[in-house]
Amino acid sequence: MAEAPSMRELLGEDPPKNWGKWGDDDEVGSLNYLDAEQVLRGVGSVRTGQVFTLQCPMGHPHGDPVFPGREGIKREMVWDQELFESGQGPSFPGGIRASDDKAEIFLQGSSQYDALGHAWYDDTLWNGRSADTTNGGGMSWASILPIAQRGVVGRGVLIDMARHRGKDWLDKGETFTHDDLQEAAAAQGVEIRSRDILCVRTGFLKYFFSVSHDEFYENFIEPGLTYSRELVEWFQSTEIPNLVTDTIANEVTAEPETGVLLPLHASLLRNLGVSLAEIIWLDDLADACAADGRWDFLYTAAPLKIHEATGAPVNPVVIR
Ligand code: UVW
Repeated sequence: MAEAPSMRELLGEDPPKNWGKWGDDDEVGSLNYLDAEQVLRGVGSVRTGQVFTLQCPMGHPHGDPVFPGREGIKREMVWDQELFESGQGPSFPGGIRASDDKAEIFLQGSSQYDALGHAWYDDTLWNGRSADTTNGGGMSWASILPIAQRGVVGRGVLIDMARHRGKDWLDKGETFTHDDLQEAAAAQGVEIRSRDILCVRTGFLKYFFSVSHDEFYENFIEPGLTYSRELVEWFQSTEIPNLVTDTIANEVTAEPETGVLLPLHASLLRNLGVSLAEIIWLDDLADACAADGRWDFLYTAAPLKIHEATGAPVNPVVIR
């Protein structure tokens, strides 16, 4: 394959952008679409009171699904019974004892939200701020904190692309478009409406937990949405606030025609301010939706509040 074009060459000189739409100081982007009316629309899609938590457990015995180069959580006990029995534990009045532990984690190494400033090109982040704001030990612009403080609540809709294509999981590198999403939605009997939180299941996390790491990471290229200007325009005109997937990076890892890596991070996250939620466990929710044919629900999520972080773990809660 010829050398990949630059992101600017792929996306064009005048790509769709939402910069300035909510003011120059805005750090939550398209989540602004989720106003009180959208919260009530989400609440209105609750029927049976079933609750689903969508985080992939951290520290799973099979290992944690992470983007190559990252590692899953490393957790260790600080206090345990052995420590107290050896006399090295702290002594508390009344003799109470407690277990305690600590962890080293990649903040993007589990179910998580990306900060809007997490990915960029041309040295410029969301809303036109300099990429220099990522220097100095933390993100002084568009970190995860404003998204964590705001929260994400609205009508969620789940499109099960794997089920639609009759597969347990999509193949490595398998792509789909916004037209495919709408076709799958129609087959499921649901409509993707303006300002919906768009959840897309590929089955790829199920694949992770079904095979060895060697198989999963060999020729690593996730399935997912693939870039086109029309797709970006559709996200913009449909006012999608948040894309939620059961993949590590929300999109086909490399654009098939050019090899450009993660162009939807550039065009949706950086340019439109669409929040990205990754590594989200959608299988149990999908089974429930398929069982009674209802594919919409109340979606709620808030990543952890971490100052200046590039992203943060999350355990979204869905009520249907
Ligand atoms: C990268 O940063 C490579 O991806 P993600 O947004 O999936 O964490």
